Amino acid sequence: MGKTLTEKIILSHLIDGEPVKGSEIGIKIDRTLTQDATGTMAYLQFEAAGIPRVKTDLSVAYIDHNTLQTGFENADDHAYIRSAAKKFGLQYSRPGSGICHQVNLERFAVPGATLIGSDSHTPTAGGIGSLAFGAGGLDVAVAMGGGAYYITMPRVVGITLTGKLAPGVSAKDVILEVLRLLTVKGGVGKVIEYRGDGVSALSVPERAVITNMGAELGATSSIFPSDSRTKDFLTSQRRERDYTELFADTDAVYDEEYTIDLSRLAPLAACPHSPDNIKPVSELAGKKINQVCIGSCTNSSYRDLMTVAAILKGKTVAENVSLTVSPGSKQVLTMLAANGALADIIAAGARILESACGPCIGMGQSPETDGVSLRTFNRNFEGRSGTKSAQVYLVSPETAAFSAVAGAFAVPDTAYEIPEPEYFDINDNLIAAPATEADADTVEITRGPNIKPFPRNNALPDAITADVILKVGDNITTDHIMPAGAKILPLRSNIPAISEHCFTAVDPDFPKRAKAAGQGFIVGGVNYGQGSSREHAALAPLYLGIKAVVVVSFARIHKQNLVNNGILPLEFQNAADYDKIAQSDTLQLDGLGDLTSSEVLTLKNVTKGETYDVSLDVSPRGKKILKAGGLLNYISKTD
Ligand code: MIC
Ligand code: SF4
Repeated sequence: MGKTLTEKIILSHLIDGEPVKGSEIGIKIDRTLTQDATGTMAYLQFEAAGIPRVKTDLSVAYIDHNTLQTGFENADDHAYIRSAAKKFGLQYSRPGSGICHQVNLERFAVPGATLIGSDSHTPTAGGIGSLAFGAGGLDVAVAMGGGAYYITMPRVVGITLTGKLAPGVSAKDVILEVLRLLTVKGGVGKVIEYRGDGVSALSVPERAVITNMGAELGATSSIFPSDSRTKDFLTSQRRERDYTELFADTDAVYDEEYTIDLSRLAPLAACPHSPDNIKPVSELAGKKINQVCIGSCTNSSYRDLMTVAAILKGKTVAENVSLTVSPGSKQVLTMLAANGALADIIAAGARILESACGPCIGMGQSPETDGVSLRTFNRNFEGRSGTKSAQVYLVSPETAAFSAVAGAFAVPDTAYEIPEPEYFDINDNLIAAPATEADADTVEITRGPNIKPFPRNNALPDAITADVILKVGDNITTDHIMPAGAKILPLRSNIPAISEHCFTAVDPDFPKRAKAAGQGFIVGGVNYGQGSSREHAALAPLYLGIKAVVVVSFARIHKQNLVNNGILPLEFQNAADYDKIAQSDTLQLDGLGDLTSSEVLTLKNVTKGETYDVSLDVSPRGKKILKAGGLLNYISKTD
């Protein structure tokens, strides 16, 4: 039987477990990346694991999230990460170099390699044929130390692309169509593999738009084959030596299959407040808008911004609209500056931001009250923009630019041929090399006063009796659990301080209540923890005394982060039991000492006198981690 591309890469990296769908496997990780908002924690954890030097083929530390330095905190994090990278053997992508996923695609990513990154959009590299995963900082720390990365052997979804996109329609519309088809939980436990004749109509940066937003499907990863277009891209980045051809076998068997005829797609928008709330832009046409933000790791490539420049050339942004443009990398910005496209964008009235995440993570540019904001980004969760009442729509660069000029939603219908450059402008001067192994001892780690130790859990007790500190509904995002934005992100290295903001978007009193209770449970609905890989969504609840999270279902990365930090992730066997528990009910779990053999636990509701079956759907290794009180305790025990 033929193999999918995903299976081929997994099999060539398998170091633990049997490749049977649904069971846990450990794979060798060739490369890692971190960004600054999760990086400090990852390097603190790496330090705590006591490993002197990274053991991967390549590890890169990027600075791209916390670049709005309103106090010393973010700059201190940068200094810490810079010194850790130097000492431990990582490349350091300095602020100004660009957004991690864009720079990785341009300068580092290779077909067939495995990559994990402490950022949920790491699968962007699937656009070039890497098998890449978003992960918590601890998993990245372990992989940097040469340890395996553990995932559930995924199911593979084959999406066959046929035809060619119509004028005004672009890669963003393809992934919005996939989101419409599969929803924000449709990718859980799956890798989305693209194939078919339509693939060759898409360049690597266009493919990367699609793999980037596989994160919004909850997918484990997304991947394209590596073909002549991949070779062209690598050659134009002067990296032809990194090319290998990679395809699924023609008789590969997929667990689910879909076909999308690219020629039938129209411009789409993800409406507030979920990336799968899809409507055709034509249905929104004429609706007044207040803000347009172009950029992010989804849509800030040379191709995207050249298209935007072509649309804006000679026009003026509507008076009621504030337009921001953040180029994805120094490479993109330099090329736009050199060929005059940047001047066209500026002349039209765009506000140029640095090459960083910026407004995507609420680092400035929050919309006005009730503002309608069109963004080329990947997430439109309520409040993520920094304005709770804002209505954020996710659109393509074409729709964004057309609408910015019109002052209202407008359907792009013109084709702009943007030739791929024969050679990109290559200048890696903002990628700093590490110290040699011989010199590493002389490098001092710089630790500013905001960098506090992270909390460590204790071994799991035999029983837990505690109150439900918070009950929440379906699709709770990590932005609900641990909000980001310009005010809170500077506290990423200070868990006691950031914990004061945990869940405050949902319930401002949560941190106070949790601390007063000393220990507690959280109860939630479907797809709990969707969105980012931020470990802080587990570390802050841990610090506040949360012992177990009982939900209808979890998003993959967050569930792993809970396990890694020794918090029990439990799922109702009968979803209807969710309704029977009220906030502040007292719950009790017994028999935790016998965790290795138990799949299903009995959760007692002491207040109501009821019991519910809850499953602990984690691998035997996951159970050992939980018993030890987290991954770091587990590793130090097994060492
Ligand atoms: C995001 O897009 O939500 C982030 C900010 O990039 C996160 C990482 C973080 O919270 O630092 C992600 O996607 O994992
Ligand atoms: Fe940065 Fe936004 Fe991409 Fe996250 S989704 S890495 S915040 S640009």
